[in-house]
Amino acid sequence: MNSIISPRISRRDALKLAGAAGLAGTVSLYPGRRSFASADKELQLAVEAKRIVVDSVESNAIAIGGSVPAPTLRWREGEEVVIQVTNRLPEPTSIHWHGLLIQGVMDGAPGFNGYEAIRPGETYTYRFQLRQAGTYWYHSHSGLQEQQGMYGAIIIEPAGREPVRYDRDYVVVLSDHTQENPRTVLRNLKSQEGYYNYGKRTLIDFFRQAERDGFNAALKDRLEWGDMRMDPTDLADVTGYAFLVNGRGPQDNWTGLFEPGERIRLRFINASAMSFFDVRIPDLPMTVIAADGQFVVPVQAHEFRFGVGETYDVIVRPRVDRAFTIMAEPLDRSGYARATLAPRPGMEAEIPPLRPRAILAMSDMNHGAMGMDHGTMDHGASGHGAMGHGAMGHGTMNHGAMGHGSSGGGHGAHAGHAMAAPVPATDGAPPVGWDQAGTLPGEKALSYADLKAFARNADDREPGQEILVRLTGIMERYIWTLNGRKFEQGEPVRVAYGERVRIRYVNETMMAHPMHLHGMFVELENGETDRRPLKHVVIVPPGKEVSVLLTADEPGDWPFHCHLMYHMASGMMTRFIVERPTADASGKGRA
Ligand SMILES: [Cu+2]
Repeated sequence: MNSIISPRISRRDALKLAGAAGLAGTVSLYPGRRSFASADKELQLAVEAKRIVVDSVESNAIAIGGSVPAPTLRWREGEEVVIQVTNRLPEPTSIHWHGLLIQGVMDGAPGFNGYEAIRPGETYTYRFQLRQAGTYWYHSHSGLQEQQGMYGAIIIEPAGREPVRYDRDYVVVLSDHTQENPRTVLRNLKSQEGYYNYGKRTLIDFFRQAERDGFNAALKDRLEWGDMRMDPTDLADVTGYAFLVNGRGPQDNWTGLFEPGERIRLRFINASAMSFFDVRIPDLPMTVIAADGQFVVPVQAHEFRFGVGETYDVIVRPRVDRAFTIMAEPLDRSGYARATLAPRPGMEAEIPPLRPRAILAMSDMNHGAMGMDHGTMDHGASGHGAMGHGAMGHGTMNHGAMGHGSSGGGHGAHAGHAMAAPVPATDGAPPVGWDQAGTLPGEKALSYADLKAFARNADDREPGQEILVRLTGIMERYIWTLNGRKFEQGEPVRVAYGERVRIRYVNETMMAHPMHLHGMFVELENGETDRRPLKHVVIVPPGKEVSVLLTADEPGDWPFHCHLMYHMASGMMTRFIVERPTADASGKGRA
């Protein structure tokens, strides 16, 4: 599989390929619209209201640069870019360059690093040098504008040789679109628990569970859920979305062309406001080559789950003259995003039926802070006998928390990965457990444990301190918090320049939260010793713990938040301050 990373490809070939692929990608993504050719070092982008049409239904949106998604920006590592953003909205706006290592004031988050929102009628000039390569994206960091269409892809080609061989290059921007005004959505969420949760378990579900697990077990499960005031189908808190690929609905069917035998690089970006997706291309295995813009040791997978803000680059190589469906199911299975890879325009492949929505189990709540008596829970009947709640230490890192249903992947070093076997959806019964996608038998779902950085980690110091970040909230009132505090009330996190720290996330809620730190990459502690994958967003599943390491080498006061837009808007955010280096700072942290 390493043939994909070829050290022998010449720089000229790589440039030629990248150039040709880039042109093809841009043209097919935005036909008839202004497209940005390779290496646009200076550009103007207007932010303005726009009517868009999704699957023949018209609705309001906000466009950057005239389109939804915004134009794909294709740059080259090392160059300086200048972007003039003009606000033609009647309200303030901003653009944040998600995943870019950047001077704080250019990061584009209002209220942080001295940056202020762009007022109506004003133009703000961003200017920064590109210090990295890979797949990233940009989006509004103001209000709820991101939900209305303010997002687009960024591709930064490496300054040196492109280590990956491919013939075509497409961005696949996934998003969730609502006809409603996002402010109405937020108001509804705050006014009524579960307003959008169409997927509540029904009596029929109960009897099905009773049949499988026995009446008492089913009842006990229900009672415990009741006690916890949580809904076992809290996989998504907003439903009624249309799910888009590159701005196209399932009927509009965005299509990327290929010739059989070609290698296609797909740059998946989760630019949705609220949706996790399970992504697969039936009959076409993927080789994952990058996560959050950073190369990983290539790993094969049939599907992957990604949270809001995350990106995955994959290579696929369709060898036959037929179409393939790119299928992206949101966790609540309330719809799907769909696109097509085809040898000729107009071809399409079968759309697989939606797999059942998983139901959350008590196994998703294995954290001691909840005060549950896990030892007496009997999940044997539901196929979770191997969970061993008792064995999961809460004081220590729980790598098992990160399995995305890829059990049997041979991660023997981490006992936690021997979590439940995938529950195949053969009998129509829903899979049990947040991390279960309903992966087909014999297929492999990517897990965080599979990610191994392509390059060795730069900093091998042990962390000098641990920062505990509890993910907390009161679902009934739609208040989401960090360490029990809303953004305005919380204390900032403060670290010294150059300090090495561990951030330990403990999710005390029943929802997964994609946690995003601006300005720096974190190293995900997934069991790798010196090749921990670099991430800008890390999913923390319900009731689980996840930890990351950080070298705090970018001074500033950075946003640190859950990337679910309505969670951030309702308070799940704090300020992460990396103090400016002083004259005597060695850059190696506190003594
Ligand atoms: Cu962000």
